[in-house]
Amino acid sequence: MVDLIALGEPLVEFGARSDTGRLDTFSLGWGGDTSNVAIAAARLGASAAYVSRVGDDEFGRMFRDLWKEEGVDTSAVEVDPDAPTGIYFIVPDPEGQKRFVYYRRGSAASRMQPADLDPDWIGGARVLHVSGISQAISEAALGTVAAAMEIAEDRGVMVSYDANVRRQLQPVALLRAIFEMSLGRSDIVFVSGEDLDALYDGRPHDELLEEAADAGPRLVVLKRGAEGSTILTRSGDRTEVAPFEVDAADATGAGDAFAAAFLVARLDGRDVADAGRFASAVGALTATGLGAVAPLPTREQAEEFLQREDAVDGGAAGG
Ligand code: KDG
Repeated sequence: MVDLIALGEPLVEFGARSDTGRLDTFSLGWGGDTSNVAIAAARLGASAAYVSRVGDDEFGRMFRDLWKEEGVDTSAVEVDPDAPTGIYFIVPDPEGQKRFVYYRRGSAASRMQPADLDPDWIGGARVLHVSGISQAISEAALGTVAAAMEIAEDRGVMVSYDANVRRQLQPVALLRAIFEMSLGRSDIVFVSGEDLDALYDGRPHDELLEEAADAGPRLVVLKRGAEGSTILTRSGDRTEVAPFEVDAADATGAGDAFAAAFLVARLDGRDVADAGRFASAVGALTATGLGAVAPLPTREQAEEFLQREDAVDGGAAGG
């Protein structure tokens, strides 16, 4: 029995290092939101598994080695001999924001099929984690996610869903319909301010958050990055989680780390506020290093960070 099964697409990451505007120096990293979640959960001590397809190529082999090193179960990662592993470039744009440029169309993961899923194995997990990216990469992947969610629901496995809206992947009307459909099929929904803006241009986040909570999930978590997070329960209880101030080097993957930590903390039986605080710490620590995977903290590192922060808070309150 595995604690967390994540399903989606891994992407080898090429982060542009040049600040000259010329794309001539890249550092290799690991991406793919759901792969990040599986690795983050494993670093935090949970047993984690990944469901996907990789190509029979160098990048696919590199990922399989990585998951093995990180202790992520790859028994449900198929090797597709006829399609490549996806990759992406992180390119700084002139406003100092980052842009993702994908080479993933027709990738191995986009060819996932519902028949790849083992219902008994998924049914034995404690949580299934999927995302809007897992759904948006292809029709086959959308169907595979739907099948996995159905298996999880039938077998009483908690379903976690991260909206992770990527407008490059599908027309916005389709992404919105997929998001709204997924709300009613998930127990925990993670969504960011950028996701809400991408789907519902200009509508107030608070209003959207309430609508999302009304649509069925037990918890909706609004990830606000360096501004903290807001958690709403189906019954309308609201928890604000304060952010931790850190020297951020690269926020890529920090939201995935946050989601993984929140899930691990909930599996440990922590209440919503405590899970939010733990997730906030893990997200902040992940933003302090480059890439989505290298800076992911272990459980000990996350707990030490929280203890140090408590000591500072306690000192400030006492003084
Ligand atoms: O959350 C980080 C991911 O966005 C990144 O790893 C790439 O999965 C990715 C995607 O499809 O955008």
